Parts: sequence; structure tokens; C-alpha cells
Amino acid sequence: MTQSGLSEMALQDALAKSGIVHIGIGAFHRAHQAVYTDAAMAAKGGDWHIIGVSLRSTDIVDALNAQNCAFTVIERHPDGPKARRITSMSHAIAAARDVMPVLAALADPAIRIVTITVTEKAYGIDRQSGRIQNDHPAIRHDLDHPDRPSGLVGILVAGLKSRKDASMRPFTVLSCDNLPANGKLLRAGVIDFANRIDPELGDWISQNVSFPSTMVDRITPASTTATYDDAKTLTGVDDPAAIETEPFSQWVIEDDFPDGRPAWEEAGAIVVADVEPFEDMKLRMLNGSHSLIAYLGQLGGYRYVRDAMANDNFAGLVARHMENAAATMAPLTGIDFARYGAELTERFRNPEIAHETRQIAMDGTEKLPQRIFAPVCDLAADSRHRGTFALCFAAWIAFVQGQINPATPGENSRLPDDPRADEIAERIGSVQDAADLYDRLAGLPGWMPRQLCEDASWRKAVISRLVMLLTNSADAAIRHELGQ
Ligand code: CS2
Repeated sequence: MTQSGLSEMALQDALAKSGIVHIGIGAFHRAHQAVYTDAAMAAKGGDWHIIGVSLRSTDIVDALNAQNCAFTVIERHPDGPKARRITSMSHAIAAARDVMPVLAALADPAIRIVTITVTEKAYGIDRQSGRIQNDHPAIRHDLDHPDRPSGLVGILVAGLKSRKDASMRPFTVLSCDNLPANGKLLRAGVIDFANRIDPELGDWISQNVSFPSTMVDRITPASTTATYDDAKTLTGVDDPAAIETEPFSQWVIEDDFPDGRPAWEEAGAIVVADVEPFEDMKLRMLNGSHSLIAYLGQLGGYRYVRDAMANDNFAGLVARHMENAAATMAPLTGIDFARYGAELTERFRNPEIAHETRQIAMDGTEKLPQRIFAPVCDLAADSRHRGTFALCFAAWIAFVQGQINPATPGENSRLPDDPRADEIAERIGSVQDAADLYDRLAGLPGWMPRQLCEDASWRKAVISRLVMLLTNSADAAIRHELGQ
């Protein structure tokens, strides 16, 4: 039998016990939804295995299929690592090699939910308008080739089209990325895309498809040789798909699954009517602090989050930022923001977790809008809570400027790891002046909200901190922020 005949058979076998297609099978998915689904099936049964789709990488797909899609999750507890084998995935598909099996899975009635972790930059949906971004490479490709899509939105629309054409019920679409109102945003983008190729399809989606929002949380550093070595020691098996993560895990889900769902609450998921306040809390307090640690950490030579947290001033700054972020939100029944912040601090300090500031520093243009800009917009212009937000933005500017024009002699210029890297580099050029840098970068089209673009006190606050970062050091800027 041919290779494609074999994988077709494997897919058919997998579909017999599956209920979910998951797009984006990176470490985070394997540490999170795959674990919840594993526990939900162990507790309550159900044919909810996951068919995993990778949009870009082929290695992880081959590694998973070679081991029946079972993999090791190492939880890094303070008293040593614990390994767990996860068997909720049934089959993996590399969309970059051939998207047709993905579309075949999406057309199959067994699939009732499509879950997604593709990171912010893969959406190609404008945050403010909810319209698709015509210049996003995958969107552009998929509008031209709607029957052979390559990106998230194009694949979802093609899958939903096959359901409509066959008069079948649609699947529920569950975005699990760190974007505010992720379900609503994806719904708007999917409908906009569908309308461009077939307005009737757009109507059908808006009337029939549910897009619940979710808040997901688990700190999952990229796997390293230490991960694979520990997996081997703890389980006796070589596992190139092993991942490592912290013990903590959280999933808050809006309950809107017309065609059912696994009993995720059995594994601790919290099911609520409105997830948005939880998303804001996590994006602003956890992810915002992460970005602050990442940029200042990169500037100050702190390789891991735990190194930054081991410095008293840095930890004091992070605590201040969490208070500031909490001040941007309305009270949330049953949640004490101070306690949530204290728990985050403990998680960031975990000495067993080697979470690189470099990893978090990636894709700043995708992350800062919800982590920094949106919360600042919810504070008064003269609020004392703005300082650490301004410092984070200044640190991002200094970080990308330093990559393009390194201060250390002999070090080569690098493009930042960011989907807008070319634009950033072009705008920075050889500019060194803080005010000029701010104006050029804050002016990236469609990025910083207009309210902030027009806010002179925000501009001043960011520039004064940027001057300190460019002429002094990250540690000095931290001390200054703390009033020391
Ligand atoms: C991090 C997140 O890389 C990043 O931007 O802030 O991946 C963070 O670790 C997760 O959201 C934690 O749930």
C-alpha cells in the first residue's frame, strides 16, 4: 500500500474513537488540553480522542505517529519531577505536507469540536475591527485557494463549508490562545473570511456555529535535552515528543457546546457563563508580568524568569506591576487579585522551571496590545498605576533596538523574532534617540490604540524610561521605578 493509503487508513481508524481535531500541537497543547482530555476520558469515557494537526512543523507529527501519539508530560514539582503518559491523541497530521487529510477529518461527523493553540500571530484577524488582515500571508494564500488552505482561518472555513454542503451539523470552534475574547475574535474573522468567498456560508456560520471563549494557563517552557533525558530516566522510553511543565494548570471555559464535550471539569476545568473577566485577569496579571520580565530580563542579562524573580528589586517591580494590572480591572466575584498575584509570584519563582525570557520576548507586536496597551487604556491619564506599563513598553523598544543595533562591539545585528520584524528594523534604522524611537515604533500602523497614540503623558512616561534603559541599565531603571 502507498504511504498516503496507509495514512488514510490510520486516519479512518483514529476517527472511530475521536471527537476533537486540535490545530497547533506544540508543547502547550500537549501540557494542557491533551492532559484535560486524557483525564476526562479516564473519568467519564467518551470517544473524545484528539486528532492533532500541525500547521507548519512535520517533525512533531512524525515523532507522535511513530509512537501511537502517546507522549510523556513531566511535571516539575519542587520535590522532583513526576512523569505521566498521555494517550488522548489518536493521530497526527502535518498540514504543510498535505492539507486534504485535515479537511477529511473536519468533514467527518465524528468530529464535534475543533480546539486551537496556534499562537497569536497565526490568526490574521485585526484585533480592533475583527476583520481578516488581507496582508497576512496565510489569509492572502487562503483567499486565493479556499479549497487548499494553509492557515487557521482558511482551514476552519473550508471545514465548515464541507459541513454545510453535506447538510451536517457544524463543529464547535474553541480558541485556546492568549487573546482577549478569543472566541468572539475568531468568530468575527471566520465569518468575514467566509463572506468573502460565499456570503451564504458566512450567514450559515453566524447562525449555526458556536465559538466559546476560554482562558488557558500552564507555564510550559520549550523542551530541551534535559526534558528528553528526564523523560527517559523516569519512564525508560526515549520520547522525542516529551514536554515539561509546571504542576499548576487552569482552564476556564464558556459552556457553549451544542454537540457535547468531554467532561473536562473532571480534570479541574472551570465552566462559566462569561470567561472574559478571567481572560483579562490572566492576560494582564500573568502574561503582562511575563512580558515585563522578558524584556527587562533580556536587557539585564537574566536568562530565566526564576533568575529575575530571585533578584529582590526585580521581584518588587513584578509585584508592583501585578498591583497596577489589578487596578485596571473591575472586581471579580470570588477572586482576590492580591492572592492571585501572590500565587503567580510563587509560580514564577519555581526553581525547577527553566523558562527562558528569550522565549517569552518573542512576538512582542502580537502580545503587547492585550498585555500592556489595553490595560493602560483602562487607567486615567494621571493614574499612578501607569508606570510599570510604560517601563514594559520602553523595555520592548530598547530590546528590539538592541537586536538591530547591538551595543556590544562584534555582535551581529539580528532581526527580532516577530512577525513585523522587517517593518520594525526599517523604522529603527540607525536611530538612537529615545523620542525618535518611540515615535517610529508606537506609530507602527494599526498597532497602538488611537487613545494612546494621542496621549502625550503616556509618550512622555515611556520616553523617560527608555532614556534610562538606553543610557543606564535595566537594574537602574527598575530601582528608579521603585523610587529607590
Ligand atoms: C508567555 C505564555 O510566552 C509567553 O508569552 O507569557 O506562554 C505563558 O507562559 C502562558 O500563557 C502561561 O499560561
